[in-house]
Amino acid sequence: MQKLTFPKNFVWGVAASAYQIEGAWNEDGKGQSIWDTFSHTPGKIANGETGDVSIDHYHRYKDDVARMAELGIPTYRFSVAWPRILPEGSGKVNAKGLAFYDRLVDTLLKHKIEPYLCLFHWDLPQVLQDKGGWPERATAYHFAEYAHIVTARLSDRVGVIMTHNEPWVAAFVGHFLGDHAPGSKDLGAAIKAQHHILLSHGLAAEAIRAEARQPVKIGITLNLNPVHPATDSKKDREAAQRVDAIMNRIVLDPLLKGTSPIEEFALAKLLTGKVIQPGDLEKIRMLDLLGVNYYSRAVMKHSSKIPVVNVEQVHPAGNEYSGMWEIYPEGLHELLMRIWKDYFTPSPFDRLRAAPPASSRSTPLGLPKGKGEGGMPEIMITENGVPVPDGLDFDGRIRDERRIRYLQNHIAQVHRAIQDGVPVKGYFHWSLMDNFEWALGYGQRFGLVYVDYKTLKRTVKDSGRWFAKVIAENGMIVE
Ligand code: GCO
Repeated sequence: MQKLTFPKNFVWGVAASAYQIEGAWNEDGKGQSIWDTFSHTPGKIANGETGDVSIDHYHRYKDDVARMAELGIPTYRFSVAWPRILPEGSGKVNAKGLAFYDRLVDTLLKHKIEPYLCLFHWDLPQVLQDKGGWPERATAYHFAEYAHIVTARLSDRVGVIMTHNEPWVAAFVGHFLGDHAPGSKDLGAAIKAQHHILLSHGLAAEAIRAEARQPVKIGITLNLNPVHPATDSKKDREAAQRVDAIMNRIVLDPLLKGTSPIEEFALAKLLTGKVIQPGDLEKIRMLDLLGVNYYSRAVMKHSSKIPVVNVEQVHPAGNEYSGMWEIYPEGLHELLMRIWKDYFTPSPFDRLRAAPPASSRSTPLGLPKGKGEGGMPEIMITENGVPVPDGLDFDGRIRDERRIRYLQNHIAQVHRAIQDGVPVKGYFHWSLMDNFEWALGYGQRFGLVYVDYKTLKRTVKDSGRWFAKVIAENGMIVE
């Protein structure tokens, strides 16, 4: 038996997002989002489900926050629905939309829960989609306008503003794989969307800095995976490298190095022309808090299954799987060590190389600049969780031992990474409550709190009480 204790002031929290929990899809002046459009399109979402009502957090937020407080959860990462604030995507502000987030933040603070606000969790205003969406550069500037409005209203009480959640998913799952809104299958559009979303992060950072009514930590959350070749063959190793470039490096390099693998792909230039314009990469490289969303690893082989990229994900037999992915806890340690080594640790070459002009967004050694240790961005796990089928037992309890085991094993890997020198500052569980899992509808449950989708009754699961104990003790006992 061993007690794993986390550093003092380690941030424990839970995460959720507007479209997945709020409902009230067309209430109080909210405009339509691309996810309203997508979920209303037959065949896009399992069982024809939508986020129209979801778990009705828009009306039940007071109880949901009170339940968080009962569990002793000190931090809540939520997202703001852009179309609630700007129903047309820009221009006229919807006062009732802003008022909802005012109330939510005040309720969190009343319960001594710190708000971590995320500006964009995929629900782009449909009006902007109709004007080209993220493949259109102008959308990045509308995002900065939106960031300015939210910062002006809430930054007196909100000290952490994340610009985006998983820009890679919004860009590639939404515009190349087509499984998410807006549902296109166009690699050029996906690459343009990826760059413009990152550019919008930089533009929004400037807007937040200019408008913030207190010192605000500016962050972004990225879905990142260790990528392993299916075999040791040259073709599979090259396939894994391609996926690492187009899934991990395509977001990490611009944010932390000021470069982009897009410039390495001749094809990208062919497909997108000069999508990266002079000064863009300098604007993007602005970060105080790197949020890492980890769920599993990716095992890839060379294949023509996904055209152009010529890769295919494989699922090794004999391992443990959840409802959506392989369960691979050691991948979280591997990922954190890689990020620290490749992006936060000056290589001998960096030290030898004459220090580049220390731009306003980097440290003398050209390392990323932020408000964390050594003037670099802080690192937190901003999402980690597992979809397992939960149900009420005869006595009304939800004995979700698999989720508790998943949490134990992954939190232990965070502790291991900290012991190995990576200053991870926080861990957020995905998610507080069962909710709408995008194209999979309500079929995958991630919550620490069970939701009966007929009655919307909430019931704390065993994992919720287990996580509450980890928070209270700032650590856990492991075998
Ligand atoms: C994501 C999103 C969440 C998902 C969760 C489970 O990471 O994909 O941030 O909205 O629901 O990760 O897939």
